[in-house]
Amino acid sequence: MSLIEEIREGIIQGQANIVVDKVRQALEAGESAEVILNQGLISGMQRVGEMFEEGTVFVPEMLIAARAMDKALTLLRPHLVEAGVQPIAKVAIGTVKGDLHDIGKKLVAMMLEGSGFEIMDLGINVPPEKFVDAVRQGAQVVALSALLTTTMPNMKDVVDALDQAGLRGQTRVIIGGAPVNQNYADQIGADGFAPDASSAVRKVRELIGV
Ligand code: B1M
Repeated sequence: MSLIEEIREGIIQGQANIVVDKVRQALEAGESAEVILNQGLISGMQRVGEMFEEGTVFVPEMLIAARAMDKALTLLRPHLVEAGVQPIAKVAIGTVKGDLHDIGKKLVAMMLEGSGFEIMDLGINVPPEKFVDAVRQGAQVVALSALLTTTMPNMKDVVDALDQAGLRGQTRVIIGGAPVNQNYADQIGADGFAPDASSAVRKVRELIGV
């Protein structure tokens, strides 16, 4: 197995230390950061997403793989910047106001980052104005997470705030989280809904046409 294949397999198995070690070895051997990212890390993460959809891995495995990816990206990030690898687009992601649930949002952010997007993670309990600011700073996609039936209406406040700021036309809004669905996305005027992290990546790609 080549080092790149070992990195891909390490992501699938969620072996953070092994992945980091193999990424370091690949860099030392002169492999390009872009090849390590695309053929190793992203390819592995895409496979994890497929396995999740097939029902052969579950949320804990996905989180472990996402953590391995996160650690490897920390090591790889300066090399990617140096190599001038351009992100596909900037995504501002956050859990909406009043909601402190972090794990699903983080997972979506990691999957998006692992797929080549630049992430502005605004955190949890994020008021609408912060999303508006993020769009002013260049975010092309706003990704909203809510886990509570009591906080899902706050997603509409973000859509409305973007509208009022005159920014709705230049951004795409995607929503997700256990209590929301496509109907709700349509109802509040969001551009899309995704039920899980891997379909969120597919949906964002679809929304911006890449
Ligand atoms: Co809370 N909680 N919680 N909680 N909590 C739920 C959501 C709940 C369903 C539990 C229950 O009653 N069965 C319930 C909500 C009921 C409802 O509204 N219908 C609930 C409640 C009531 C509460 C409190 C009100 C409890 C209280 O204090 N009385 C309180 C609210 C605090 C607040 O937010 N203001 C609260 C607090 C907490 C903790 C802080 C203790 C903790 C969060 C810790 C943290 O995040 N750091 C917590 C937890 C852990 C949960 C459960 C058990 C697990 C959530 C989780 O992380 N799941 C949850 C019950 C459950 O889901 N089984 C529950 C794993 C995660 C990977 O999945 O977040 O669904 P999830 O994300 C998925 C998808 O939804 C989707 O992709 C992810 C990956 O597949 N997704 C997106 C999410 N965001 C997306 C965005 C996208 C696309 C897809 O595009 C932008």
